[in-house]
Amino acid sequence: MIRGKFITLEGVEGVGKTTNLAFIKEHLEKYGIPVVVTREPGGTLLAEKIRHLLLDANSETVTEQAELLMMFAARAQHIKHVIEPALAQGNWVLSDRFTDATYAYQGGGRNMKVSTIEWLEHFVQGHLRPDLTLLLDAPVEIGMARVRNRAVIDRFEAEKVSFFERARRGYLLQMELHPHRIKLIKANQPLVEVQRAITETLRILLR
Ligand code: T5A
Repeated sequence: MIRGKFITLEGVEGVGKTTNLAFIKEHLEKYGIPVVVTREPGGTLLAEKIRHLLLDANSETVTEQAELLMMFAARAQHIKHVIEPALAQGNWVLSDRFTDATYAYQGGGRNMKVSTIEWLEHFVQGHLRPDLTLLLDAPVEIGMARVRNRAVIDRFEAEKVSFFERARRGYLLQMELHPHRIKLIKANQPLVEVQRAITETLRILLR
C-alpha cells in the first residue's frame, strides 16, 4: 500500500481554512484520491474534549504551559488514532491546523520558547511532518472582520489584535524556515482567486 500524503491548512482566524478544506477535498477526489478531513485541536473523541476545554472562554485562567501541553496531548491522540492509520491505508489526510499553529500561537502569540515546542514536536510526532502546508495569509483585521459576527466567541478569539499579529508573524517565520513545505496563499482576495492559487499549489503533490 502506498502511503498517503499529509496536507495541513494554516492561518489566523477567519482567513478561510474551513471554507477551503471542502474545496481541496473535492479537488483531490476528482483525481480518485481518498481523503480524510480532520482538524486540530481535535479529530478524536478525547482530542475533541481537550479542544472544548481549550476553547472554553469561561474557564479559569489557563496557564500557557497547560495550553501548550493540552495542544500536544490532543495531537498525540490525533496522530495515533486518525492521522497515522489513515496515511498507512493510503488515504490523504487534510487537517485544519497542525503543529505550525503551535509555533504561531504558543510560540509567537504567547512568546513561549521555540526550543520547548521543538522538544514536544519530536517527542509527540517522531518524524511525522506534513508533506505540504498551505498558509492562508491576510492582514489580521480582515480575518477578524469575517468572524466578528459569530454568536459565540472562543477563548482565543477573545484575545487582543496584537496576539493575532504575533501569531501571523509566527506563521510567516515558520514559512521562512520551511520554504519547501509551507506555501503561502494570499487569502485577501476573492474566494475564486484563493482557490485558483490552492489548485496551482496542489500540483506539487499531484505530479
Ligand atoms: N490553536 C490551534 C493554537 O493556539 N495552537 C495550536 O496548536 C492549534 C492547533 C482553534 C484555535 O486554536 C488555536 C488557534 C485557534 O484560535 P479554529 O476553530 O480551528 O480554532 O480556528 P479558527 O481560525 O477560529 O477558525 P475559523 O473558522 O475562525 O477560521 P477559518 O476556518 O480560517 O475561516 P472560515 O473558512 O470559517 O471563513 C470565515 C468566514 O470568511 C468567509 C467564509 O465564508 C466565512 O464566512 N471567507 C471569505 N470571505 C471573502 N473572501 C474570501 N476569500 C473568504 N474566505 C472565507
